[in-house]
Amino acid sequence: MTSARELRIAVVGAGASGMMALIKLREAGFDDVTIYEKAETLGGTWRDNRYPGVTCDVPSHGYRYSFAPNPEWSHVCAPGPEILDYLKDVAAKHDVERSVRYGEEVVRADYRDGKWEVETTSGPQGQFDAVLTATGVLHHPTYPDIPGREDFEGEAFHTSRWKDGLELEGKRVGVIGTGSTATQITGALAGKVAHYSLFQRTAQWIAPLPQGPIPEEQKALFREKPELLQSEYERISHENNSKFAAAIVGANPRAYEKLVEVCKEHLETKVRDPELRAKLTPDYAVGCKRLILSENFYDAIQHPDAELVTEPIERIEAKGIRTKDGRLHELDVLVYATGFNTHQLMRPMRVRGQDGRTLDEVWAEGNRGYLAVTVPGFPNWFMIGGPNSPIGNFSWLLTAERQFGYALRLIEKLRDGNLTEIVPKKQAAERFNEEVRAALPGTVWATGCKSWYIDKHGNIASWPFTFEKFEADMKEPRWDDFEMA
Ligand code: N01
Repeated sequence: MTSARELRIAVVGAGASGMMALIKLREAGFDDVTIYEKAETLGGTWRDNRYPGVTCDVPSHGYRYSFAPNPEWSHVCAPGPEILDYLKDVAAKHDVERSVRYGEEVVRADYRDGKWEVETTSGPQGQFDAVLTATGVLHHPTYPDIPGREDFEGEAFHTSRWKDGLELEGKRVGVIGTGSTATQITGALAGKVAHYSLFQRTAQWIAPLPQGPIPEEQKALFREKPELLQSEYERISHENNSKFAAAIVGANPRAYEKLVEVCKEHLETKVRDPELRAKLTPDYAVGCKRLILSENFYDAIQHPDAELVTEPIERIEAKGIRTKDGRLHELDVLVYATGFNTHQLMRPMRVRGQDGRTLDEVWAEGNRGYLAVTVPGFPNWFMIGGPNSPIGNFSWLLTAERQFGYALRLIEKLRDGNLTEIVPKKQAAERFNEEVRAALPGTVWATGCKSWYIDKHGNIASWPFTFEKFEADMKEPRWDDFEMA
């Protein structure tokens, strides 16, 4: 009998998923693991998104690592900086940073005979037995294709590139976009700056979500009785997974009807002016775009110093934004809350697989893999948040832990079985993608709207099944679906 071999593993990205992967790989006995991180600090999305009002938009007690319950969350939806502190705290407890190489963007990975040759911006890093990407989904900023962007004389930036220390009091601030990010910024800034203009191209459905502080007695109780904290986690997860997530994929019509009712009622009770209400009423199904959760947006946009601009934008000029009706909206600060290219995933990294083809070539018509974690032709390559990963379905940390758990079983097989490579069969991926194609028309994402779930080919990038199916699929690989050598 041969003994298990040592594996050298590269993890790409030191965000919430990459950190978790490192911690759990070490726990499983893998000591030679390096995280390559292009930035200078950890935290991924919570490091990059520092705009006013940034908070988690799922209740915080449902957003935590399973191995690091947190009784200290200050609010029902914790502010971004607090989540970043939580990640830093977990990283410190697990001595994560000794394995992170900061300022190293992975630019190339080539597969040859059971090894990945990895190169970063500072040069070749040698050979690895496995690569695990944890590059996130929402991190390539999209800027609007509006003429005159370079003419603007004030400060202008994307929400994920917020200018730290910028004083906004007394300024006229304009925000383009009405997604979750712009909604949170509106709640934080409307009424606090000299004038606030929100440029809306498409109205959004918004469900109310209480965001208030968690009382000290509650925290003390959670501290004393971890089982209460756990049952709060389970309650939130159950609400989300069996109601919201099931509703949007067509598996719980009653919960969907309720969701529609809640959103409509929220709009009707909060916005009494029929003209404004009409402007804020979407013309597509609830949940088709990623549902927004906010308890303060409607109040904020009705502040006397706030304005919802629905006239289309003509161009950006030196002094502000000119709308098609000829009006110039004068601004000191212009914020692009225009979202992300969510289909780029780990690229522009160039990844060349088994038969010499690159991921760019294989994904030319859209990203496709097997169960969102592996891709045929790319052995020993594992993804957290790969094609058709649940995005916006379940808590991201829960999704990431489950996908990692699945990848770990494959990595352990490589080690314990003394294998050189493990790769999903083409037929298995085809079967999965066929199931995805068959399920998508039953989801609300396919009911006719433009959203970041849909790529330029019209493919919908999310997981169109229930949480139960996700749990079952991630529990244990179907070994017959893999080629092993
Ligand atoms: O981006 P978005 P986001 N002219 O893509 C508009 C997560 N998130 O950063 O709908 C005018 O949703 C565009 O308009 P339209 C969450 O999953 C999580 O807000 O295309 N407008 C849209 O209104 C979320 O879904 C948290 O017509 C233009 C907006 O820009 C995801 O991130 C917090 C335009 C983009 O909205 C992305 O949210 C915040 C143009 N040329 C975000 N181009 C949490 O708390 C684009 N738009 C976890």
